[in-house]
Amino acid sequence: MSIESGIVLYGINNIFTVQYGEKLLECRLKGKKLKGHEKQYNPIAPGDRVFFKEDSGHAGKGMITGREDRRNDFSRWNKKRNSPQTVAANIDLLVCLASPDSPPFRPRFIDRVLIMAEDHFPVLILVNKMDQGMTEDVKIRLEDFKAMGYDYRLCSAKTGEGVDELKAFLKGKTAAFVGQSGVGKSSILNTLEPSFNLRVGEISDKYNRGRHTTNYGILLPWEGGALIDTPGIREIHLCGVEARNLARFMPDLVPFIDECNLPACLHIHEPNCGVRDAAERGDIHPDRYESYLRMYYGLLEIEEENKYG
Ligand SMILES: Nc1nc2c(ncn2[C@@H]2O[C@H](COP(=O)(O)OP(=O)(O)OP(=O)(O)O)[C@@H](O)[C@H]2O)c(=O)[nH]1
Ligand SMILES: [Mg+2]
Ligand SMILES: [Zn+2]
Repeated sequence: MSIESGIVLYGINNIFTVQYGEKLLECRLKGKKLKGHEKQYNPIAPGDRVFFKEDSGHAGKGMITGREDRRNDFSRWNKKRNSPQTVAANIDLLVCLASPDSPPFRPRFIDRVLIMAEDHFPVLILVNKMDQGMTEDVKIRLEDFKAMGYDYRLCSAKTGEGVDELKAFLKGKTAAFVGQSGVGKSSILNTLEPSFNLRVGEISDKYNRGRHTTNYGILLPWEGGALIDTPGIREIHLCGVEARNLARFMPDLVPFIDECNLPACLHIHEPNCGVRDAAERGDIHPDRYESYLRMYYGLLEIEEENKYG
């Protein structure tokens, strides 16, 4: 039987729904592992192109036999499993969705998303729930991101503000939506395309955050491209970046690296560090430098664990 290739829409309990032409097939992955990708938490994610064999006796069922090389992927480190976890594969754009107040705006979360995207694909910072207003502080942080070269847009799934422009911008692209639980990823996707009919959850009054309503990633073909809804992420641990190279992934730090005295400067305690000096002068936002330190130590911890453990 010939081996075909299709696109993975979603996977639940090791059963993947694969689109092949107009057909949808339910494909299993033998032993949950894929040859050559054994070290990954999930070797197959929405957006992957996979080879499969259709079961001869069962129409609509099949077995995944391999994965095409990825153009790119958005992944994060799964601390519990000590392995990288892929959220979406083969994307043109990552939409980092945020809300101004409920849940609170968290620039350090965005910092981490930007690192994982740097050099791979563009990111759009999309602030939803504009009907709830926006503080001056959030505006300033968004302008800071813009000055670093990252675009942002504003919208509201509730009032429809910004949605037509967003539609025009996303048309034809494959865009994955990521963000904390409750920022409105599924809501804004439903507004873009009501037939998606994605499940939406309430914000917890007590914790001012979402309730992790979406529990698996799904690729939704749309307007000649695709939109990918993903489960809310509480915290992003980085992967695929070496701690000692981290500063090179932050465009606002890059210009000052050359001013460091030591060629292998880590921008922490070293004397005559261009990056730290710039942060002290205010040429780098103090919060971005703080973010750098946290991410650096986070990466170092994972590197140490994997060296000895
Ligand atoms: N006021 C207001 N509420 C919104 C808006 N968009 C979404 N919400 C509300 O925010 C809550 C969470 O929305 P979801 O779409 O479930 O959020 P999510 O990001 O998909 O959350 P997870 O699936 O848990 O990651 C729901 O109560 C929505 O009605 C908006 O533009 N304005
Ligand atoms: Mg959701
Ligand atoms: Zn330095």
